[in-house]
Amino acid sequence: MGFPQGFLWGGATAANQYEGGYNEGGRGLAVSDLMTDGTKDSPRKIFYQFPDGREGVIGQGACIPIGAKGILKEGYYYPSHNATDFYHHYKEDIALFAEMGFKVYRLSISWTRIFPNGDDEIANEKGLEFYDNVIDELLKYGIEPLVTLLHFDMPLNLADKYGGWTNRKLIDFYLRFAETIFVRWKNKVKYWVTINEVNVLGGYWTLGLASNNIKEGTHSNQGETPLADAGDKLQSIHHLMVASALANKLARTINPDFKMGAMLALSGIYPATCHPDDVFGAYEFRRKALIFSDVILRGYYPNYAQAIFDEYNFELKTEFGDEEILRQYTSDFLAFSYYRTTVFDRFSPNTTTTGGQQGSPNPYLKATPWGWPIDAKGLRFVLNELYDRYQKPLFIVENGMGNIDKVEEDGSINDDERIDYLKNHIKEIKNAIEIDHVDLIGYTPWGCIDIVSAGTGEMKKRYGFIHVDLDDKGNGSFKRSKKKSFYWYKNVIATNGEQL
Ligand code: P53
Repeated sequence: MGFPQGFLWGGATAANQYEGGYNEGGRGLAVSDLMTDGTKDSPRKIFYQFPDGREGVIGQGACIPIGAKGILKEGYYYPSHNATDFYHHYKEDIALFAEMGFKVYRLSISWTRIFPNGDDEIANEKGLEFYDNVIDELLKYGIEPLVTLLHFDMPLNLADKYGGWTNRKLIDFYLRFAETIFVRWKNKVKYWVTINEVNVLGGYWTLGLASNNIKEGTHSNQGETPLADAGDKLQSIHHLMVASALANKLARTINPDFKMGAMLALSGIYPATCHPDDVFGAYEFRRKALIFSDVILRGYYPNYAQAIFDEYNFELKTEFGDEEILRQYTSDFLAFSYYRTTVFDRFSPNTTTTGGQQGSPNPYLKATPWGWPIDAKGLRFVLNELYDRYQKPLFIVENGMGNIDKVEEDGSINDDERIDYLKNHIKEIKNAIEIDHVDLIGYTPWGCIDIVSAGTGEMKKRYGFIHVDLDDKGNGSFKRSKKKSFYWYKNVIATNGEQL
């Protein structure tokens, strides 16, 4: 049987890590443009300033203090500004994707390229034209665009002027953005993802949050203190989920054939032992992610939501109509990222994160140089878990191995470890389709061309089939070259997953 005919093989990227051209074509700043480089041991930072000139710094998952604004600081390196320069290389890059035989390419739209301040009345035509060109270039090769509206792209002005997603006004700004691009590409794009990884959003970076009442959040692992306020985060995500449902509503009036996706980070979670507190702890922990897909796909807050709210002493503020909106405009499919599995240990419960960024080590698995356990079977487990729960089509829109690549003297890159990782994961996907009969639309490995790491801001953490000559401090020629995995993946696609 194997992979179904028409299975969407491809690759995925996000604007803030790939595009660059941060101040070109009338683009405005996003909070991600304020994030410095970093490493696994020294986290990325964001500088902020109060009106009286006092400055401070936070880590990635944290909030800035109320009254401060994010700033760009002289003397620091900001990897998103050029990233790997898709802005100037899109034709060359898309030609390479086409050469590999991509059927689909997942990209995200930089919100501030279209609405530079987020609250503008009129869209920036130049920004739209850039994506017109990108989409036309994809269609020229028969590559289906899969478009993420919001991938860690928080317009700086919306963060500083409105307090980010805690403010309901953002729903309207987001819908203006959504409507503009739905209408513009209604005959060109069919697959959409409204918001990337709803469950890992937090702090100033992705939600634009400021706080003076700082408590430990559920996703602040990569940041320094002050940590994101869990209540603000849950309230913000409520607004995002209402925005996502309203975007679904809008989408269906613009083109009823649109396929609208929810998207979560769903790397799997295992209990450390068969001790009931580990088993139930892991189960409860998993629901801190699934709560969001439950709302977006089933249309209502599940019974256990109250237990999560109580844990954080949080009371959800809703408006009349929210309940109906969530219920009526659920998403058509569930897109998710899968990189690894994580271990939940009852003795150190707070080291786990719902997206699977860290957690206790797993003695049965090897890990990447960044300590992410490699677990192909875990992907089959998650595919089953999600399909059992929702009975809606799934789409793996991120997967892959962040690794250090060695460029040989003759220029070749023999990324056998990456090939092994992908091969083993695709085998398990095949099992999930063939044996378990999971309905899977497609597979887009992450960073199909090398891009900046979201977690660390490094270039040396690479995922691509295509190498880009650039280092952690932005030195390099941006030259593209094919890795060994490029030829391998090309053959996987050509044989529809039969030859791995
Ligand atoms: P990097 C952490 C955990 C799970 C998913 O991550 C995550 C993150 C962010 O660090 O995000 C997704 O680049 C995300 C991508 C990101 C990718 O995972 O830290 O959607 O933007 O690049 C991989 O290796």
